[in-house]
Amino acid sequence: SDSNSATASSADSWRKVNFYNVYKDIADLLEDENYDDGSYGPVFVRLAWHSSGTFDTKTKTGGSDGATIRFAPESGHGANAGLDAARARLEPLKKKYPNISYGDLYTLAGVVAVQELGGPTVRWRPGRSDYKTAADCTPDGRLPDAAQGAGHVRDVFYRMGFNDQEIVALIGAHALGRCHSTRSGYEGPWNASPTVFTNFFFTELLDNTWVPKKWNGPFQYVDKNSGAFMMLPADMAFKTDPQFRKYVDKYATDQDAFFADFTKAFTKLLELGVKFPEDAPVYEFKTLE
Ligand code: ZEM
Repeated sequence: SDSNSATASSADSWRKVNFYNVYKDIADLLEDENYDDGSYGPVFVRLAWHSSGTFDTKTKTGGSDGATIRFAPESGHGANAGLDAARARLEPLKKKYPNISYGDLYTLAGVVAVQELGGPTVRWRPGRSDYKTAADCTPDGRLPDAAQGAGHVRDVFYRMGFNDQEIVALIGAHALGRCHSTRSGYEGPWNASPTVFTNFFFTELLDNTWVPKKWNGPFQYVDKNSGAFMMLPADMAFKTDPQFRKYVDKYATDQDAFFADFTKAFTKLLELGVKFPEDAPVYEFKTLE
């Protein structure tokens, strides 16, 4: 892809970047009335997550540092279908700020999206660099398979180093965006406000009766009342698994608790496997007006 041709940033070139300006420029890229529900925010969050969620605690491979998601074969892994749209949207900023690394750019885009769509402030550090190549791509299958249940979800997130509470907090990001039949094969948004960061993933999961969708596509659920909203089989595990359900109940009734736990878990996700310089500053960006 194009992304490979831009100047690679070296280990400490991030020191030359004004990240307040990058934050503002990413925020300016969010809105587009012709894209999906009017915002690139959700797909930026997904890009940040898929850049990071390949991390393996045992081998210390994967994660956002080095941004192998931009290289084939990882860019072409089934789980990453559609993320080329997010990377292409951000590419002009790599040209404008050649000293930002792709790993910093993709993770910061997720931070900006969460904040600007109404979510919590997310602590974020720069310092990832572009030192990896296509040879460092992670094997296919490290990201969760939506068709599976609680056991698989735990295997995948425990491999990254998360516990049950953190896993439930993270899945709350499914308040944002939608499934695309052209990408994952699944179809529809999880709720009526897919461009606002809320605790609605949890409230919708509990408040609706979910029935199998009648169609030729992959097995998924729709809400019985309107048929407008969806749940993946993996999402449904958060309702049926008692250990997950405990936290779903909590976050559905306590949005502040969800925001507080989400932001911690999201920062942890974006930092998996990254060796930050000791003096890398921690940013807490102010959400724009
Ligand atoms: Zn998602 N996710 N995800 N996720 N995700 C999709 C979309 C989005 C799973 C999954 O299979 C899918 C987390 C965890 C898990 C977002 C954020 C986060 C889609 C639809 C699928 C199939 C893709 C498409 O068709 O475009 C599974 C099985 C997960 C764990 C069990 C975590 C953790 C996330 C962030 C913290 C977001 C924001 C979207 C919406 C993307 C968009 O383009 O609208």
